[in-house]
Amino acid sequence: MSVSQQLEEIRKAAMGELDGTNNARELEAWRVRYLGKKSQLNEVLRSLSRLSLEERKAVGAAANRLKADLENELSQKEQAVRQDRLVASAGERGIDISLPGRSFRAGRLHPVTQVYHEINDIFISMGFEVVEGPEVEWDYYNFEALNIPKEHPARDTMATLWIDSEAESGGRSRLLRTHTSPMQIRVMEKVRPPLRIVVPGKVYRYEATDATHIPMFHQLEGLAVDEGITMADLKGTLYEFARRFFGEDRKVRFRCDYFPFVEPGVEMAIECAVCKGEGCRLCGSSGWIEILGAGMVHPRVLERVNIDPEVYSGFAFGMGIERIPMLRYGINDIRLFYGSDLRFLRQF
Ligand code: FA5
Repeated sequence: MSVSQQLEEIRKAAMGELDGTNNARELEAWRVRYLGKKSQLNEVLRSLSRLSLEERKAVGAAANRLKADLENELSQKEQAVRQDRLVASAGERGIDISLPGRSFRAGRLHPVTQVYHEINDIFISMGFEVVEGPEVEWDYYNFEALNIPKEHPARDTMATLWIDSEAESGGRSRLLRTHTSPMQIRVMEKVRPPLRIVVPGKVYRYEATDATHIPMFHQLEGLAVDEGITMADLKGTLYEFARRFFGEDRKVRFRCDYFPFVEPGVEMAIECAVCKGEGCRLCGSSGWIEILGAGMVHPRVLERVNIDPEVYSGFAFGMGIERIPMLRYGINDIRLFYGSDLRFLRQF
């Protein structure tokens, strides 16, 4: 029998036998028999040196082709056996592996957190530093140092959740901060101008809820103090924020407002996203939604932290964070953010 015939015989026998193998043990035996060191094929390969150059080329190529084919067939058969084994074992356990799998739900950040990060990034890019402060605050920082002494009517505009009663605390009451403005004082006590900070965080008010009010919400405080800061810097900064967040076309309105810790004080409102200024339930028919209070830091506030108001001036603003995504996406009720309705939350 010529070597080529011998190779053909090996191929036929190997393929025939491979068809009959059904498990890993039989496959291993097959591999040893047809591809192992003592296999016929290996013998042919070893005997190539005894052939003439011409024969060696032809027979060598055919033997290598056969070896590659057998290896290929073996690996396919191994896969098929593994698959059959899987199906059989799933069947034994009553699992139907032809059913489509359950899709994996990836978690994501809450829409308010997403916006919180985005707003921080805008102010960071304008040179502001992000700092955070305590949610349980002293009366002194929340009111007193901000020019809101006891009995001041401005205290009524922020219904407060107190932790200590007046009598218990001996005049040093703690409360849940009603705004992020106390951080103006905490920062200015420690850092000398020039300074530019934003303070995001939770604030609390003892208030009835409606479409734009909830008792726990987020604010972002901004404060810049330096020589020569004017109202133009405040407006420029806030316009730039509104342009970047809401786009060029959104209308922005500034109006006079009163906060005891700024002079003069303003409020900034954005054209309502739901009615585009026409007037609706969300904006109370006005076409505008107020997003922040702001103004020039009151000289008395600067004096209290030993910053000379004759040399330095500053601006401050306090923004309600939840109202910002409401205005961007046209969300008509602030309570949706905290209702834990996944159909709502998954949209962001
Ligand atoms: C203040 O809290 C001032 N600290 C803002 C400030 C800072 C003025 C620095 C001057 C200088 P006001 O109470 O208006 O102000 O609240 C600021 C923003 O918080 C409002 O414009 C509004 O967007 C949001 N806000 C107020 N109350 C609620 C509430 N109950 N639910 C959701 N957002 C609210």
